[in-house]
Amino acid sequence: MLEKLLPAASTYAKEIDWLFDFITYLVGFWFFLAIGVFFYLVFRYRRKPEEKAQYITGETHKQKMAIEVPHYLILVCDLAILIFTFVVWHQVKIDKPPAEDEVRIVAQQWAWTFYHSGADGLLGTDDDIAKVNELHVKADTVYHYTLQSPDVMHSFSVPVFRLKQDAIPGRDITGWFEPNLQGEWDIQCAEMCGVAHGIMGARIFVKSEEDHAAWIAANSPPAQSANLIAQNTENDSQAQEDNTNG
Ligand SMILES: [Cu+2]
Repeated sequence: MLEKLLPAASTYAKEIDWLFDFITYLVGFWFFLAIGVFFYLVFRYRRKPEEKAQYITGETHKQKMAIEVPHYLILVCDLAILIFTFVVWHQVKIDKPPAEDEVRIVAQQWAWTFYHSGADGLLGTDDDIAKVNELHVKADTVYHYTLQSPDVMHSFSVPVFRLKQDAIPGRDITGWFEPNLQGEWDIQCAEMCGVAHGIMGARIFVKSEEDHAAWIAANSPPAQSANLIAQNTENDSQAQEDNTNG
């Protein structure tokens, strides 16, 4: 149902959609039934001049059953929702498949910074690629993310992934996603975070392996600068050594 309105672009999107449909139909059934019975009774037993209204105390067995039977049926539905919710929650939030790539996400008033792992597939190395409001990922790859905020609470929301995760200052929040539909999609902050919260949007680009590799090659910091850094460090340690020796 949800997929007709919004494409599903991650591996766990279909489970979330299934849960959403299940709850909608279950709650919808009881909603329309209750409304139907309500209006039926309103018209069926409307005021008539020849009939006097009765005062019902709800104490007879029959009257009690009319309350208890639907009550227990709804409790059973609640239990079913809880069980299925837990199963999906476990798949999405607890059971993390091993990472094939990683990304660090920093949410702040009022922009996103995405640290891509670069050509080596590892974060915290020389070839990391930082981009503001642009997240570039490869389709059919398991990503582990670390979500951080230096200021206030934000929420990393990718509607096509059915992913929403709060960012809390002082905490590294980890999670995962596996994109499985190529395209360019919305990212939005889903936690009121100040006056420009509404424009704290970004884009996610889900690409094929070749396109993603080409993007990394085009955006990697030049190898020259990396070499220069290495050289400088070498010179520094050389100078330090000379100083100690001298
Ligand atoms: Cu925000």
